[in-house]
Amino acid sequence: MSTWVVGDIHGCYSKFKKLLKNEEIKEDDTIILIGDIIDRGPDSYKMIKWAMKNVTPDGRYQMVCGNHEDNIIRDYDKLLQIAKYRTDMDLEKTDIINLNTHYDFCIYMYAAGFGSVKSVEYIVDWFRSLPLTKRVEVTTPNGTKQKYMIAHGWYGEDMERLDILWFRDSDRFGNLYDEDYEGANGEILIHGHTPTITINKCIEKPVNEVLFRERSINIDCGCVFSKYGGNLAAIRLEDQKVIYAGRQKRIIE
Ligand SMILES: [Mn+2]
Repeated sequence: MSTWVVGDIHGCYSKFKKLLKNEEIKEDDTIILIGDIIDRGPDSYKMIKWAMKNVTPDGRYQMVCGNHEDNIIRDYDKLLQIAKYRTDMDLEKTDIINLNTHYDFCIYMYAAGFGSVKSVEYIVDWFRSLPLTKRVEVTTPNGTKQKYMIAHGWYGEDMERLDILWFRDSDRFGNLYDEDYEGANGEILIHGHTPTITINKCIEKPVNEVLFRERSINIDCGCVFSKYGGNLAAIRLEDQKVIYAGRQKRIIE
């Protein structure tokens, strides 16, 4: 029994399904999604349906919250606040576009037949139920124990929810920050959020590869940015073996 962590999917449902078919993933393995299953890609709603059916807190499929799921929660709550003070506003009759989300969630949900703000409430509530982090301990091939922290953006003991979801490992030019993860007992951080296609360019690695540092591993290989060579990756925590959804082109820009 192994544990895999999958990078940012962003509505790339078919790539995700392809990844799951990889022969390295065994039937009794656990698969944890790093968050950001929605927005940007073509199949946000398919990903939501899949996740709501398959993801449970401790089952074969698990997930931590991403900043994109959190965006929807906050956009929804903003509208709830407004509705409280506007007696003429009935969320069952309010067009979904009024959620005014940062990306394309409303558009795809509308296309899938969701007309009102209220109609997506059960999805928002499911997003709310997602944990922010997960801690996992595995046994490595040589028999030693290894602890991992799994969080969408980054993790620190004193970091707030929004920082854990949004903090990046690099600046906007793709230059890695000097500070690495500082978890106790040799714990390694597995995170996504910042596509490695932007960072690897600066450190002259194939742009679409998982980025290994001593104490942290960035598994967001930017699968929704396939135009730039992005790919969907998963890492097996026991031996840190990485698999990809598509053929991995050796790209150095
Ligand atoms: Mn993302």
